[in-house]
Amino acid sequence: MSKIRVMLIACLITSVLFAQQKPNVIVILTDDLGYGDLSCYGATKIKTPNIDKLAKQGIRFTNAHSTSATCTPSRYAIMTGQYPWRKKGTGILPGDAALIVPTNKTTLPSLFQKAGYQTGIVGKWHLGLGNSLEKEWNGELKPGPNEVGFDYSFIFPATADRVPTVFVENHKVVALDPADPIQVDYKKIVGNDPTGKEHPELLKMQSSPGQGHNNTIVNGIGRIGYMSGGNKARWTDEEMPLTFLSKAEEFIETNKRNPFFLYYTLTEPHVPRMPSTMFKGKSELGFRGDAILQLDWTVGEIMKQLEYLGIAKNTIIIFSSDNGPVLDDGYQDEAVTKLNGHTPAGVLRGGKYSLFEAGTRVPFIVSWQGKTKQAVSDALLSQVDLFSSFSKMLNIKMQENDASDSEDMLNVMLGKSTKGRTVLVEQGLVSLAIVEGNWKYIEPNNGQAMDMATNTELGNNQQPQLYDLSVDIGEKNNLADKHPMKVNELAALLQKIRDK
Ligand code: NG6
Ligand code: CA
Repeated sequence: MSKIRVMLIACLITSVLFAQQKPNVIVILTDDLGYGDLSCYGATKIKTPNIDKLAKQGIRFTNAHSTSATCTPSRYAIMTGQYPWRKKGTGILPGDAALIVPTNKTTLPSLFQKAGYQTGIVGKWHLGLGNSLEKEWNGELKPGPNEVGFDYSFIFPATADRVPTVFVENHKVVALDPADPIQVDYKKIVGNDPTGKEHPELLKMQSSPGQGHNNTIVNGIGRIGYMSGGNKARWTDEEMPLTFLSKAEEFIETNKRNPFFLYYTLTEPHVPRMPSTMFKGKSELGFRGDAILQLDWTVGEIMKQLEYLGIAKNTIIIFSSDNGPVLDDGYQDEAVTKLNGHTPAGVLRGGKYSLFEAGTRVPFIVSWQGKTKQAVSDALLSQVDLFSSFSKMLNIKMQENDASDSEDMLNVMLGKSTKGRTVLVEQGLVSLAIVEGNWKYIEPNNGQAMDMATNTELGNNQQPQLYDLSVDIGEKNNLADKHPMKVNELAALLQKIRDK
C-alpha cells in the first residue's frame, strides 16, 4: 500500500473515532411552551408526534426547570451557568438593550468551542446587542452572540413582539438597504410608520386592551417599541419558522463532518402567534395551538435531516422551554376563547411570570438515539446545569468563578442516574422560591398575587408559603403555619444560596 493510502486510511479512522467520541449537540429551546402543552406530557387536545418520538427514544423529565419564569433571565442562566438574579439588569430586555452576557467569561457555547466544536445559534436571542442602548442598526452589531461563543449566529434581537423586527446574521441586519436605514426607539415615535394605537384599523390581529403591543405596526401586527426604515429587512411572521429552519438545516449540513453545537431557539408559541399558512387553523385551538403544531413539525424536520445525513446516532438532542405558558400575552389571538379544555400548564398552578411550579417547571427531553433508552425521570434538574454537564462531557475544566450555580447532571440527563439536584431556586417576577426534596418554600413578598392582564396567579404572598410537592403538586395547601421549622430552615437555606 502506498504511503498516501495509509495516511488517508489513518485519517479516515481518526475522523470516524473523533466523530464517535464527540457527539453533536442540539439544544432546542422553545418560547413559553408549558408543562402540559405536549402530548408526551399528557396533553389530549393537541398532538405533538415528533416531540413524542424524541421522548420515546430518550429521557422525559417531569421535574426539570428553567431558572426563571421569563425569558431573558432563563437564557442568561443557560449561557452563563449562573442564577440570573445574582446580576442586575437580567430582567425582560427591550429590543434595543445592550448585551448582558459577559464577553470575558466562559459560556455554554464557548465550552464547545474549546472542545473543537463549531457552534451556532439560530432563533430568538433576547440577551441584548452592542455596548449601549443607542446603536448603529445599520452597521456592525457587536458585541453579540458571536462575541460570547457562537461561530455562527442567525437571530432576531429580542422577542417577536418587540422591534426591530429584523433578522441579524453575524453582526449584520439581513437584507438591509443602506438607503432605508433602521431607527429604533422605545420611548418616542421615530419616523412615520403607523402605530397600532392610532391605526387599529390597519391591524390583522388586535392587541389586548391594557397590554401595550400597540406601537409600530409591522406585518399588520402592533409591536412593543417604535421603529422606522429597514422596510425590506422586516420579517413576515408567517415565514419565520421556515427561515429559522432553513438556517438551522444549513448549519447542520455545513458541519455534518465535524462536531457541532446548535442552539436552536424557536419563537413558538410566544406572541404574536401568527403561524405559517400550512398550520393556520390546524389545531382548532386557535393560533397558539397552531404554533405548537408548527414547532413540533420543525423538530421533526431536524430529526429527519439528521437521519438523512446519517448523523442521528451521533447527535444529542435536548428539548425544553424557557418558561411556562401564558394564553393572553398581549394579542387577541383566540388562545383563550378556543382553548377547548386544553391545559397548557398541565397539573401545575400558575404559568409564565409565576413563582408557582408552572412558571419554571417545563418540558425537558434528552434524546441520544441508540444511547438513551426510553425513560421517565423525576430527578430535579435545572437548565443552569447544562453548563457543568457539558463541561463534564467535553472534558473541559471550568475556571474558578465559572458557572457557580451549575451542577454536573450529565449522568442524569443521559438516564444513567436518577439522582438529581437536592436544591433548586426558582425565580418569579419579583421574588424567589426554593425547592428541596418534596418541599417548596416561596418567600413572602409584596408582589401582586394575580396578574390581571394575563390572568396568571403569580404565586406572590405577604405570608410565607410552604408546599409539599409530593402530595400537592398543584400547590393548593399552604403548610407554612403547620411546619414553622421547615419554613425557617428553607428561608435560611435560600439566604445562604443568595449570599454565596
Ligand atoms: C412582557 C410583555 C409580553 C412578553 C414578555 C416577554 C407586556 C404587557 N407584556 O413585558 O407580551 O413580550 O414581556 O416574554 O408588555 S419573554 O418570554 O420574552 O419573557
Ligand atoms: Ca419566554
